[in-house]
Amino acid sequence: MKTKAAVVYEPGKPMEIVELELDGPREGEVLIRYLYAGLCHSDVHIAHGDLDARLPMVMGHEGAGVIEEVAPGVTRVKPGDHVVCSFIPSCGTCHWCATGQQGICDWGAGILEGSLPGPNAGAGDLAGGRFAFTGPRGDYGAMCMLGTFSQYATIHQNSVVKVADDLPLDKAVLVGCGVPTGWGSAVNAANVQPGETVIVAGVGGIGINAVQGARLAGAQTLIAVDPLENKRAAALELGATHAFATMEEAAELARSRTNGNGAQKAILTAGIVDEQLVSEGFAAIGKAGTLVVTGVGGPFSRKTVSLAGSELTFFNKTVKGTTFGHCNPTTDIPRILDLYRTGDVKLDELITRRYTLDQINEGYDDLLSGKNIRGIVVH
Ligand code: CXF
Ligand code: ZN
Ligand code: ZN
Repeated sequence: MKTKAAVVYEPGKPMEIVELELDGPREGEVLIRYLYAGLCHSDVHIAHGDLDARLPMVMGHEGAGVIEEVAPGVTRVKPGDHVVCSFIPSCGTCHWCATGQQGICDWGAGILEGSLPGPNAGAGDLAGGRFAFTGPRGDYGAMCMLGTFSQYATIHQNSVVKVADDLPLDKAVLVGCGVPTGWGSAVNAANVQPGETVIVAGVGGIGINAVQGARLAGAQTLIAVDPLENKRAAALELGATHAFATMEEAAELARSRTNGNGAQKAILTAGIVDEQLVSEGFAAIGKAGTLVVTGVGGPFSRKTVSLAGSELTFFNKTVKGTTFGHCNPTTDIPRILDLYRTGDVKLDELITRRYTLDQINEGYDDLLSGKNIRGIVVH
C-alpha cells in the first residue's frame, strides 16, 4: 500500500514529505494507522546528525493509532484495537524484560553502535533486517522501528501497548516517550520520597513530566530550572514549587531547605545536556544525593564527563543514567494513563500546538525555538 511520510534524507536538511510503498505485516507484525504523533527532540538529534542513523529514515517515535491488520503470531492486539507505541519495544523474554527492566530490552537498546542504542534504532529496520518502507531511494528505515510521521506503518507487536477505547489518543500519544521518560526519571530512577527537595533542570517535554512525577511522589520543595519563561510557568502550573533560570539559584534554595546539605535528588532532562550542567547538578545534590541524567539522545551521548571524586565517595553521592525513566512500557504506559484518568498526571496541558504532517518542519522550528512543551501531528 501507499503511505505519506516525513523523511530525513540528509543530516541538517529539513524533513521531506514523500509517498512511500509500505510492505504489509509478517509473522509477529501489525499494520498500524497512526492517528497522532508527538514531536520529540530526539527526532531533531537524528535530523541534525547528532545521532548517527542510516538514512533515509521515516521519522517519529511517539505514536498512537488503530491496529488495521495483524499477521500470524500476533497475540498482543487485534484489528480495531487502540494502541500507544513504545519507542523501546519489549520482547518479554530477554534478560532485561524478564527482570522487569523492559526499558532496556535488547530489542530496543541492545548493542551500542556509534551513538545510538539498539540493533534497530540506528538503521530503523524491523527484526530480521527487513525494511517495510521503500521508495524512490530504496529502503527507508523507521525511527525506533516505528516511523510515526507516516500515515501507516508495519511495526512489531512488541512495540505496541493496547489502551482502552475511550482514552483520547491525541493525549495518550505522549505516553510513548516524553511522559514516561520524565515521570519515571523522578518516580523510578530518582525514587523521589515524600518530603524531599528535588531539582528538575530543563522543563520541556521530558522535564515537565519529571516535575509531575516528583510532585506525585511527594517532593516538598520542587525546583524547576529553565532559561525560558514559558517553560518555567508551565512547571509551576504542574507542580513545581519554585522556578529559576539557573541551576545556581536552584542549588542555593535547595541548600537553604536542607540545612546547607543540598537537594536529595536532581534530575537533568534538558534536550542538550552538557558537561557543565552535569557538574552543576552534581554540586547541587547533597550528601547521599542522587543525580539522574535522562533525555540525552543528543551530542551528550558522545561526551565524557568528570565528577569531583571526593564528593562522589566521601558524600555517598549517586549518579544514575536512565532511558525511558526506568519504565516498563507494558505496565507503566497503562499505569500513567490510569493516573491521567484520575487527574494525577496531566496530559492535555502538555500540548502546545497541533500540526498537519505537511507542517512538520514548522513544528520542529517551534520546538527548537522553545515555543512548545509538546507539539503533535494530527494525521
Ligand atoms: C531516543 C533515544 C536515542 C535514540 C532515539 C530515541 N529516545 C527518545 O527520545
Ligand atoms: Zn523521544
Ligand atoms: Zn526484551
